[in-house]
This record gives sequence, C-alpha cells and structure tokens, in this order.
Amino acid sequence: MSDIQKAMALLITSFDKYAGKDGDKHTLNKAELKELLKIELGEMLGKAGDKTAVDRIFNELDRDKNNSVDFQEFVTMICSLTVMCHEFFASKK
Ligand SMILES: [Ca+2]
Ligand SMILES: [Ca+2]
Repeated sequence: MSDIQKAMALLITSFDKYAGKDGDKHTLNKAELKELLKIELGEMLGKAGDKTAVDRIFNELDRDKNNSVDFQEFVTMICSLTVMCHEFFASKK
C-alpha cells in the first residue's frame, strides 16, 4: 500500500473506532466526536476539551444538521485541517 492508501485506511479505522461506541458506527454523536477530538487531535486543537469548543466544532461539521457527524462530514474536517497544516509548513520555509 502507498502512504496515501495507508492514510485513507487509517481515517476509516479511526472513524469506526469512535463512531461505534453507541452501537451506530455510521455516525459520530457529540460525545463520540468529543472523544475523537480529544484523543486524536488534542494537541492540534488545543481547547477541544472545553464544551463550547466541542459544540461549535460539532455544529460546523454537521452540515446537514441531522445532529450527527457522518464519515463524509468527518473527512471534510480532516481535509480542512490538512490544508491548514500544509499552509503552516509552507509559510515556515
Ligand atoms: Ca455512533
Ligand atoms: Ca450530519
């Protein structure tokens, strides 16, 4: 597998790991999203542990407003974060 294929597989595995906690592994509820943010992106998001930040991120991610974050919505967040990282490293050169 190439690095990009590995990264895609990891994204899917990570989503399943957190999304499955309440028995529905197709979507993340707010508690599941909070745990994912805290454990996987804690350092990057800094204040993701605080409740207002989690609410805000959850509302931003839940584009179709059905009160849960599906895989597509999750991947959209990862893509934006990846673009931010890329810009950050590009600006350091
Ligand atoms: Ca779930
Ligand atoms: Ca949704």
